[in-house]
Amino acid sequence: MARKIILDCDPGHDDAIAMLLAHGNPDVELVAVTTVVGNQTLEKVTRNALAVARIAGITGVPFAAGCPRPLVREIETAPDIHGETGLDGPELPEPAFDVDERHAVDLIIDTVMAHEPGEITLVPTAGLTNIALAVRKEPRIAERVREVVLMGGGYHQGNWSPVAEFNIVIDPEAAHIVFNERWPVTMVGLDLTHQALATPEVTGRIAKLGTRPAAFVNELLDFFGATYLENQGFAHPPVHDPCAVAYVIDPDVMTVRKAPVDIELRGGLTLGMTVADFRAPAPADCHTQVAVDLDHARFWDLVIDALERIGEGGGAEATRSAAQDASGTVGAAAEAAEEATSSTAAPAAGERA
Ligand SMILES: [Ca+2]
Repeated sequence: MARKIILDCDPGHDDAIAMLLAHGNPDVELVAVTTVVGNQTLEKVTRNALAVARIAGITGVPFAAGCPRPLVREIETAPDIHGETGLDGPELPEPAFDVDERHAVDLIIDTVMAHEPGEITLVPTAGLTNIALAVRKEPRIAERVREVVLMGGGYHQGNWSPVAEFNIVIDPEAAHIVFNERWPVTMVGLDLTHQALATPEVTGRIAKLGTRPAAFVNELLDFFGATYLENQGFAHPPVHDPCAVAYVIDPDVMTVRKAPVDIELRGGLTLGMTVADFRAPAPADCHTQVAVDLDHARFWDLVIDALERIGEGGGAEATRSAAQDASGTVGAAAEAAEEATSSTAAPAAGERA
């Protein structure tokens, strides 16, 4: 049976690919998508999540917006990596549906409590603000959640500081809450995700699929690759967030090691560091583990297989320009407008909106 997951994200180029992987793979089922401030403002990442849903053809899954700022710290976003929109590069369609009326924290709680214990896996690929607040608001979710598989942290390296990773350091207090709950936590950190490189061989395989969602992924990787080269010195971009989804789908895609992990909240140089204790043996009650080695080929096979299954995703209507959507033309009128555009190579009146 497919594993049910809640994806808590801040799209974000790699979040978008994580969402596509979760949607396209038959062994996981997206039961909710929640957003949180991170790579960009809450408003922007929520809009991006809905746009990705349209491209992927995700329907019938509630999306909810969560926290607009971290628990304690000021907002810190990542425009140098993800651009001003949070998803710079491809042209994004207008969302096909609106967010759920509930706050993301309530959607998470409602979803976990409505399922049997052990049914829901939380997959956070962003700052941990929503998850921390959810478990504070409804502590019973800690024993009902099957496990938390998160992208964040790193036991030997950082990216936002020498030792801290972005998702953790933007809300270290939230991370502290999540890592100190008694639920099983798998930390898919930079040590692992820096192995998930989108090499030219990978983007070549994606291009061969020839679908709109596949082209969208390569447009994301073009932009992401350029910013990662400029800002972090990577020849090929590391595609972090889908690694967490991949672990839920197929634990053999990576090796893991049990180790206590805690979050540094006071260090002058080390704020937000995920401090992993590798002194063996790990205590019997250790509930945290860290991802170590990725099977690169197996990982990208999963992503490409998911894209193949998605096919054209939301279909042609998901790729029409935002301006055309905004004009409100539908059905025959939209077709007529499109025909007029293609025959005259000039924008139809409605498209200038
Ligand atoms: Ca993310």
